[in-house]
Amino acid sequence: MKELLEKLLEAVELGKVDKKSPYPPQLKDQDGAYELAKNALEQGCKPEEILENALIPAMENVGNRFSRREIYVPQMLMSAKAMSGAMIHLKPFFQSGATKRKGTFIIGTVTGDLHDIGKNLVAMMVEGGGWEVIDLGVDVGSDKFIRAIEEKPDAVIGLSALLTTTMENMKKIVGNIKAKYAGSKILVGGAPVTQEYCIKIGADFYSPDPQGAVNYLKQLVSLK
Ligand code: B1M
Repeated sequence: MKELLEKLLEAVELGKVDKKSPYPPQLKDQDGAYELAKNALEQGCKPEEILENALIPAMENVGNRFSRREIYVPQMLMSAKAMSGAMIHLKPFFQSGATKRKGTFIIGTVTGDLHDIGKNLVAMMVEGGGWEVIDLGVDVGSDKFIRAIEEKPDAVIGLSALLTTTMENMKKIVGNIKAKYAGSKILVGGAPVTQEYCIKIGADFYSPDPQGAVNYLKQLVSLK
């Protein structure tokens, strides 16, 4: 089983989605994350073991390599796609409640902003970190965030903004969420956002990249 999970970890890290996927060339015609996760379950491995011992460490390696600029957006997207291939088999266990997630993360790109590539990467990496992710999409205002928090009051919130004009809307959204849910934790990110801006608008954490977001969530779980 250890060998199978190591192969799955490698498949996700290198972005091998399934057997027919031509990428990466060195794994041509070999099983991808889709087949390896299915095999692991069929051989009796628990979904949480697959997540903890293969998918999460693989996505953590990917996130760290991306932060160190050793790999780029396309490689990260392939890894996220491979992880999704494995998750096809694991999701039913999480959805039925048979296997627990670490928590819920609600993410959206703020009002007026339609950029979603970075936000999607953060969502995929957080999901790879073992969290349930509720992705509200783009152009998301306070009301939509608050409605989602009402359904999941313990969720951590993530706001993304790519425009210097729309990052101003982050301030309003953080203020409105905190006015209703003072104890909520809000993480902000996106190209124009900085640590100083995060402090100025009263958000709880700033991350320049997806792995920083994953690490912050991990830290919150360890404090519980
Ligand atoms: Co837009 N755009 N765009 N655009 N666009 C930028 C952002 C811009 C810098 C281009 C430029 O002028 N050089 C500029 C902003 C200038 C500014 O505000 N200072 C700009 C502009 C002006 C515009 C329009 C206004 C153009 C126009 O219509 N006149 C318009 C606005 C539309 C709107 O939102 N209302 C617009 C439209 C578009 C497209 C629709 C064409 C398209 C978006 C497609 C899509 O997202 N589905 C687009 C694109 C692709 C870009 C660029 C080229 C690429 C953005 C991107 O996806 N980067 C961008 C220029 C550039 O960056 N070179 C540009 C890759 C992505 C992985 O990075 O999103 O930064 P990023 O995410 C990173 C981190 O920031 C972080 O993690 C990610 C991975 O490291 N991160 C988080 C992001 N969110 C996070 C959240 C977190 C934590 C980390 O926690 C919650």
